[in-house]
Amino acid sequence: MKAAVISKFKDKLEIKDLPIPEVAAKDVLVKVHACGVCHTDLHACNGDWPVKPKLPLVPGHEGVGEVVAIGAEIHHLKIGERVGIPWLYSACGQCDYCLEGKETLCLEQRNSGYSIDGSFAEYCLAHGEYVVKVPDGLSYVDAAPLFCAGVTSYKALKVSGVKPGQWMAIVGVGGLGHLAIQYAVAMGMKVVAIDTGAEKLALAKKLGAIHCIDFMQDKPSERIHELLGGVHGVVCTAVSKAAFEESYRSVRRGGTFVLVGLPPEDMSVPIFDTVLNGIKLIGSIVGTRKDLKECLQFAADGKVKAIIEVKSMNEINEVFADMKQGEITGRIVMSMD
Ligand code: 8ID
Ligand code: ZN
Repeated sequence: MKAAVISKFKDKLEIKDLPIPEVAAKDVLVKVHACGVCHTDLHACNGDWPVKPKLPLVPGHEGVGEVVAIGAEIHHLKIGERVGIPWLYSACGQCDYCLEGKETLCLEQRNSGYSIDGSFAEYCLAHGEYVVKVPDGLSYVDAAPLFCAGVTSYKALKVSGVKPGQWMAIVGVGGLGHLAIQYAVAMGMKVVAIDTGAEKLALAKKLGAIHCIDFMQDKPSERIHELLGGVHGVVCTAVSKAAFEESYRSVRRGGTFVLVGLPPEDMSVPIFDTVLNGIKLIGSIVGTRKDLKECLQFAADGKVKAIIEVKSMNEINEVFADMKQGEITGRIVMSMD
């Protein structure tokens, strides 16, 4: 099978011919039809984070396709069923986190396209208990970005506790951010969006943001305090320490800052202001199978739709180069068909 492989951090990916993986008892084999390209894939290929991925690696954790083989212990799926393979490849199912329905915090978790080969390939192995079905009526290409960008955005908004009618700032209108705007609007929040460039800000407006701020022209936190007296919540998806610092300063008293983006640098948090202003800081990592099911339903109901450009696997190095420059509007989805 054809797959995009990274062998050394910061090198280019190579398209290789790999053997189709063997199915063990709890696995399913998925013939991948589409896979979104997440900024996390670029972090993985650069070795940006303290926990490193396996090498060589087939990245990709927004793969969707059809089940073509099923392990002996998986009984709830059929051949031909349409499923997606999320970042959470598997968890132990037995620890306190798993038992509380917080499987994305499981210490035994494995991650598709990071600790296990992912979906930048014609076929991908998945754990039968952790794939999630794609609702009828949602195409493979439209469904793919929801398996990470969609569910991560949706979950971050859920944990923010921001209520309908309150202000939510979405910082970074990239793959995650352009979906976060749509989920926030669908959840009844009023949105202010922050990124740079006419194209991304026009998209944010079209997707329902009431105010759009160009961070190269204005200081977002000052503008947000002028306009709104601060926001009730902010979800920062930007890959930049400066964006996190600005996000922190944008929150009104008693508000919530949800940290989602994963720039390699750290930020420092002022203790005095956090205490006196009663600020809540929440880290949010992808979403559970239940979150995924909910987030896919928004799309199946026509309330959310990723803005997508379709490319082929052969173009992955150019896609990464554009992503590094912040030149992608919406999400790139690789079609394997
Ligand atoms: O579970 C999680 N927490 C999770 C899941 C998926 C992805 C976290 N992530 C992380 C990725 O690893 C990455 O670090 O979220 C980050 C964003 O992923 P993405 O949406 O896939 O990246 P993108 O499409 O490149 O969008 C990033 C946007 O940030 C903007 C860029 O212009 C781009 O549109 N941005 C930057 I860079 N600096 C900014 C700033 N100072 C900014 N926007 C506003 N202010
Ligand atoms: Zn991702």
